Amino acid sequence: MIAISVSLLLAAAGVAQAAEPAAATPATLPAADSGPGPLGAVNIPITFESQAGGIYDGRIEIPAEGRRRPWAVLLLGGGLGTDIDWQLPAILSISGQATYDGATIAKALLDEGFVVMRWQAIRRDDSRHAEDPLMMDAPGMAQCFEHARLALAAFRAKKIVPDDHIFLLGHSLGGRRAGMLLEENPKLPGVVMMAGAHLLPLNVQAAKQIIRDAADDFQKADTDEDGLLNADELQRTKQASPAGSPAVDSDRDGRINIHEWTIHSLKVQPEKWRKKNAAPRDKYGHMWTADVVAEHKTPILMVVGSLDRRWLVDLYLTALRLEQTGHPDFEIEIYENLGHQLAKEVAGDVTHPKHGLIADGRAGPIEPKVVRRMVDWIKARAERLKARHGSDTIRPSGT
Ligand SMILES: [Ca+2]
Ligand SMILES: [Ca+2]
Repeated sequence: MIAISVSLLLAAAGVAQAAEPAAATPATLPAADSGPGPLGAVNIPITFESQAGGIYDGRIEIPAEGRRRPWAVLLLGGGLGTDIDWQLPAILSISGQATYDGATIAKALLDEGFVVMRWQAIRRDDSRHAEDPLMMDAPGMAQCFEHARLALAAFRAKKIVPDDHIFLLGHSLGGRRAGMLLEENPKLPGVVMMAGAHLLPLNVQAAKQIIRDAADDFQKADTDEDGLLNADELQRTKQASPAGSPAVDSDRDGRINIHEWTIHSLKVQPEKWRKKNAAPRDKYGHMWTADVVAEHKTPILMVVGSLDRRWLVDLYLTALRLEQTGHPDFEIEIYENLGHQLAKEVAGDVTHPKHGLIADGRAGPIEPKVVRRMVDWIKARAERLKARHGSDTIRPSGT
C-alpha cells in the first residue's frame, strides 16, 4: 500500500495527521482541478452547518426520467474528509491526470437509476484548501461523525426518496462513519464498505502475524500449487482440526482459497488477536461497526484490495464476526494487486514543489470491475426489497 503524507490526501489513505502550518504558495504548484461537476439530470443542492460553525455544501443528483428508482445511495469519502468527487490530484495519480473516483461511482449509480447523495467534506471557506488543493483544515474524527449525521439529515429533509431507502457506500474512514449512521438508523437497507477502516477493536500486530503464518501454512500445504486447498491438501495444514471447526468454503467452489483459510486461522486462535478488555464502544461513544452490522443484520458488501494489508485485517475479522453470528447477507470481495483506493498502484517517490516528498507511490483510478461489483450489489438489494414491498414513487422536484 502506498503511503501519502499530505494532510488532505493522507485523509484519503485513512490515516490521521496533524495539520501543517500554512505557508506561502510558490508559483510552481500544480493547479487545482475543478472536477466533473453535477452529474444528475436534476441536481438539488443541500447545505448544513456544523456546531463549530462551518458550512458544508452537497447535492442530490437524480437520474433522467424513465430510469429513476426510488432508492438513493449516500457516498461517504475517506479520511477526515475529501472533496465531493474524491479527487486524487494529478501529482499522485498513475496517469498524471487527476482522478475522481467519487464521481465515477456516482455516474455508475445514476446510470442504473439510483439517486446519488454526496457532499464536499471540505468546509466552504477553508482558506488552506483554497490556496493549496492538497491541504485542508481537517476536522477531528468526532466532528466527522457529526458531519455525516448532519449530511444525512439534510439529504432526508429534501424528501426525494423515503427515509429508509438510502444505501450507504463508504470508503475507508467513510465506512466507519457509515457504521455510525447504521447504528442510529437501523432500517437503512444496506452498506458497501470500500476498504472500511477501524470496524472493530483488535490487536493489529497479532492479527497480522496470524495472517502471515496462515499464508506460509497455505503455501506449504498447496502441493499442486493451484492456489487452492483441496481435501487432501487441507490434511497437511497445521490447523487441520477434524474435531474443531473446519475452514468454511464461503464461495462454495469446493476448495479453500487463501482468504477462506486466513479467516479460518483467525477463527481458531481468537485469544491472540482479540483486544483484552475492549470496550463495547469506541472512544467517540459509537458501537463498533462489526457489532452494528451483526446486530441489525444489515446487508453488507465489503471490498478491499490485496495490497491494502491493514484494512484487509478488518475485513477478515468483520467477515468472521458476521459468519459466527449467522448474518444472512454479507459478501466479501478481495481484489488482487489493488491498493487502498481499489486501484492499481505503482511504487516510486512523489516529490511536491512545496511539501517535498509526499508519497512513495501513485495510484488510481478505481478499477471499473470494482465499481460494477458495488453497483450490481446495491441494485440486487434494491430489487429484492422492491419485490417484497412493492414500488414507491420518487419526488424529483424536491418539494
Ligand atoms: Ca492446491
Ligand atoms: Ca472456496
